[in-house]
Amino acid sequence: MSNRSLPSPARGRGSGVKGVNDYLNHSDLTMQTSNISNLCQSDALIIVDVQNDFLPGGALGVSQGDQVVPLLNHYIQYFRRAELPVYATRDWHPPDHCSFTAQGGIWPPHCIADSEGAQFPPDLLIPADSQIVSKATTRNQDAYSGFQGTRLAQQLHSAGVLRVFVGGLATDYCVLNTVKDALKEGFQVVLLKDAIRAVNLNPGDGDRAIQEMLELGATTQQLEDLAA
Ligand code: VGL
Ligand code: ZN
Repeated sequence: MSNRSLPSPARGRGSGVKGVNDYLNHSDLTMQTSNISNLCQSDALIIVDVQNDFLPGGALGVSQGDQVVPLLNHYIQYFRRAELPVYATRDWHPPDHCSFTAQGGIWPPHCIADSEGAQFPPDLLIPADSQIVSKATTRNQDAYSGFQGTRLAQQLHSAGVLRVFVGGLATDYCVLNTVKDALKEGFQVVLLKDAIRAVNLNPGDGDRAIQEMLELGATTQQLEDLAA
């Protein structure tokens, strides 16, 4: 591949180590991280819809959805240490959104803009300089893909990104559609297989979604591959 490997330890401007105030949600940053072994200059991390309403107890809680948070925190640390960009998409609906049952849609009300349910969970350590991508922000438009109706593709292209690492919620909806659009846009896609969880409205939806992403050209990694 044409991506240039970073020397190890990853170099960067300044120390590359972020202080606690550089994060939107400051919890303690005591997690251990080892050096990045296989990230490239043209890589970016995309965190898909890790929002309170998609976590257990939320309006549209994904079973075990909270389990992606500590894993994504590790991935975030790797990308920050390499000074690589982090993008976080979020569902950001009006109160009368077309996807809600009251409007004839299939979902309970969820991720209403500015509500508590639409916030990122406090323990997800999204860097303050991340690009936040809001989607499905108008009544009559739904968007499972972070690319749909947003500037995400232009942002990634103009940042020189060639390969995206994707994790978050939910495997069979927003992760699937974000990955499909990323591939269509010409990005290489690495699916973070340990940092995704599925809704599984129909049993097996999540596994079928993973299969579909692989068939379309995505590859998968998990934390232990990155932390080599
Ligand atoms: C999603 C259902 C409805 C998702 C968003 O983020 O996967 N799922 N809206
Ligand atoms: Zn939604």
